Amino acid sequence: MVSRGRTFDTVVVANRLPVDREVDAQGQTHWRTSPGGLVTAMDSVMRHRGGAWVGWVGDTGEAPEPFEGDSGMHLYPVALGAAEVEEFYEGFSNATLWPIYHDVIVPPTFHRRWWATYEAVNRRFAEVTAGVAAEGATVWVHDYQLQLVPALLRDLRPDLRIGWFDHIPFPPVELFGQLPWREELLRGLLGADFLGFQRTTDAGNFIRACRQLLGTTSKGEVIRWEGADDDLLGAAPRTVRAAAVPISIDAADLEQLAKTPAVQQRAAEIRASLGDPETVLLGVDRLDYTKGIRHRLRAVAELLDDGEIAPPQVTLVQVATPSRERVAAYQELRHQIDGMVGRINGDYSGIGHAAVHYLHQSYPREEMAALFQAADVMLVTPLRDGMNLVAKEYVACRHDLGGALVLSEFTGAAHELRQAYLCNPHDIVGLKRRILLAMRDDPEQKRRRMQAMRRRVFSHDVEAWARRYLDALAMAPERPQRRSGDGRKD
Ligand code: GDG
Repeated sequence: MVSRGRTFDTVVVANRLPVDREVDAQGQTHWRTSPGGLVTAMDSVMRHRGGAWVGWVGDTGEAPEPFEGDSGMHLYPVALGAAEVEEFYEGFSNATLWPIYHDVIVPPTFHRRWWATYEAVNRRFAEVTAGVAAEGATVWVHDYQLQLVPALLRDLRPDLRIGWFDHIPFPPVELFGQLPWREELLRGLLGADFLGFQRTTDAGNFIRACRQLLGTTSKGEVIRWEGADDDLLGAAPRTVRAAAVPISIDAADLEQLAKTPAVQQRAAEIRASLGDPETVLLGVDRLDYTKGIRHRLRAVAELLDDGEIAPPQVTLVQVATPSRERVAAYQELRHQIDGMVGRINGDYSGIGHAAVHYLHQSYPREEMAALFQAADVMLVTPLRDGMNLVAKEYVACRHDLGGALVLSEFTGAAHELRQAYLCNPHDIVGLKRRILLAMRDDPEQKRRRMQAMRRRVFSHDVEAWARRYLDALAMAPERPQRRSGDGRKD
């Protein structure tokens, strides 16, 4: 069942590989680094460490043979068929779990078939991983798409040290409890030695869910689970630690990029092509209902209505990277945002000066750095977000101490970037006030805020995060006991 080829001491397991497949006009396959929070973070971490990365290539073609990526990682593709993409990825991951884990901003959909496919795909990830992990290796599993992998992998390979990191929030038990498969998900996670979360609240929510739904006991961050006869790992007691290890970015690398003459020149060009406004407002998000783009547009529309801002002096650039385009809630969101932007521009734009520049596209990193440099006020207004790397990236790019960050309280980042202009995006009046303050505040005050946030982002960068995570995993309480008589299943 498990192939025995080359094996690695460190294995990352994530839904996606850090690359997208592109086939050119000559039929040649190329691999391009794919955008997204997890990839951005892990790519820079693993570049220094080497090892293997197990994940899906992002399309339904046949999985290619393992190959070496740009960053020197060995990539092990997992194949998904069209029905699996629909049921595991678009369905259970993004239409069941994603809304439940983000405060039920849209209603979750429950389908037993999606769950069965989620289980089957998690099993496939566990099997591929079992085949590439060396004896006693460290395996770092990522995110909500793979919550069953820790227990499935533990069953195949009890010698491994297994960690899981939750990039998104972990919901309060009142919401998590809606899931018909809640116990199975918790048991899947309890197969790990260490579970990392973005905030203490997320770790606490997980510990409470285990207590209430599985009857575990806990002391601080350490959960004790007596097991159950019908559990994958049997009724053997085990201990698992769950704690906050907030993710970050490669701040120095991004700052260096932002300082290059090409990026600085591009930032100036962007401002010039916007008509040299006094204030450039910027939003950069995956087009997702969690990101609060509608609330942000509503606040900007009202500020235009109120006569507080007007183009060409003030303009909003909104980059909304295409995301999950086959999921109904995302299609509906796109429709709503298209309509809102159209209405705002119809009412307030003039020839050659738009109120909102709306870009439903994906850009290279250099262009993102230039946009961050060009923006006077960065608007990060999610209704719920595990961390939000964009907020940290903006801060890292502002080596000139310019700019101002408006940041939602409902992001993980708000727990670290306390000197941002914090806002509640549901409170449109309050949000408008925060935007105006961020625009008009005393420049010295703004510089001080930026400086304090930069200290935080540079001292707690992605390398520090990875070290903290891997240390916590290495020191996790104790290895699970295995049922006696079970051999290794490979
Ligand atoms: C999840 C959690 C958590 C976006 N558009 C382009 C582009 N990006 C990059 C950004 C940033 C990343 O993608 C997005 O990360 P976020 O953290 O803002 O959001 P999610 O994708 O929802 O990430 C989130 C994260 O995981 C990590 O744990 O922070 O809470 O939801 O790096 O810059 N990059 C490029 N072109 C684009 O068009 N090059």
